[in-house]
Amino acid sequence: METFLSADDIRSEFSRAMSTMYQQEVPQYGTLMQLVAEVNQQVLSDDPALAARLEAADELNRLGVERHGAIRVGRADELSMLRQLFAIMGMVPVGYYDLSQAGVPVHSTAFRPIEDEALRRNPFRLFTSLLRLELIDDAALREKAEQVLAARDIFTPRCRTLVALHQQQGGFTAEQAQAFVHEALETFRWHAETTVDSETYQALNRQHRLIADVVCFPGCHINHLTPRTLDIDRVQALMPTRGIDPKAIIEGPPQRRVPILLRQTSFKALEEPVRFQDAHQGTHMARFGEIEQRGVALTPKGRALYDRLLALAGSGSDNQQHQQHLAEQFRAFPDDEKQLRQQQLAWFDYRLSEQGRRQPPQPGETLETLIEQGRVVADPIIYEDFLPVSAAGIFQSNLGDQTQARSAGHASREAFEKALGAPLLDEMALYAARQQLSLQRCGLA
Ligand code: OOG
Ligand code: NI
Repeated sequence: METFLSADDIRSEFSRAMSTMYQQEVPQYGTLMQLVAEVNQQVLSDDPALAARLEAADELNRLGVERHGAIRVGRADELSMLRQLFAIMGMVPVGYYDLSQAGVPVHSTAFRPIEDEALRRNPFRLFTSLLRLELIDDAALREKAEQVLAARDIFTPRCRTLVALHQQQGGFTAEQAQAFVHEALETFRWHAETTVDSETYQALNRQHRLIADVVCFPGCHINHLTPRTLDIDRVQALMPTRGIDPKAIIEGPPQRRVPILLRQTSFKALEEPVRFQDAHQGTHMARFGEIEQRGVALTPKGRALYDRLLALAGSGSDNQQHQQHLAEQFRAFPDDEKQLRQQQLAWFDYRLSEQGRRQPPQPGETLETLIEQGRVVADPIIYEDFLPVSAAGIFQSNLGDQTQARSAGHASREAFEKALGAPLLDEMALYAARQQLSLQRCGLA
């Protein structure tokens, strides 16, 4: 019997293929990738200790691979089919993000790997949003949108066949995996040919640009990819020197000694030519490029503090000023690993050092003592998820800053899970379980 490829291998192949396709489709994204690679190289040569750490963690050779991308769909069955497609690549839905509070008529999850080893191999995630058509207040237009969506199939017939085959066999041979990646890619390809006439497009676009973006195309084009930068502030500052127009501010926490959660920024969506069914020409804005820098995952207590300080800092339109406001507010957030640990603000992965293995923890010895004695080492657990306020900022800056407030309506996790056809995993539970397991391995729990 032929052996099956691992889900990690298929995911790596898929993200690589997606990157190649997107760089061809959006050359400016290739320019951003180039800039990110240059800045990463600079940071590594300025900071040999960091280079050595990344090398030891086997991170150097994967530094250039994308960390995430994003897509948007319009129908429940599209979302549930995506769930089955991503499962083949070891990506499962984690977390629930309601963006309607921020004026974006979608709710979302992230399909991502959850095992340590899988995350190390390739952490590629897809931030996936489901349009909330019920937020179109004009009934006739809402019906029109439903009709247009009902008429499309964003998956190729062969893609559907292959997903079914995988479900039967429990895996793919190398050849099948290759065919699968090839077919799956079609779902995320850009189409300049819309599925509607110009009038319908304009009407939907007036409701919300995002509604037009989801409804008027035959597929759910990938709308950005996101590599990892080692210095987000520098890339943000350098973008204009490469002819790239960045969004106004870097989202998320300020720069810190111990990075927390996720910082991200992007360039503004490009205005691209499209054709309508009535032969009219027009333009559409949806696609952009993003960069990210991740830090330690926060506990519910740490996250509550983060959310409070972020709200206090407000949001500006000048990045330097905004970063300064953030820095001032975040003085209230401890910035060393020991305090983050002792105050239970962040999650850590504990392991025995060599000394700890020779002299294992005894009953009654406290974790802090063991760490001080160098018998236990605490490594920050990296945040693998997204941030709703940041996501809203990324969405908005790519929609031409049209901030229509939308009532939260009845956005609910339950409705999303029903559409998805499966429960969403709780990210906090995943981090907590990982920390707990590491303590158990040390004989400490
Ligand atoms: C998704 C925006 C959110 C992020 O990194 O927070 C996002 C979208 O524009 O579809 O990608
Ligand atoms: Ni993103």
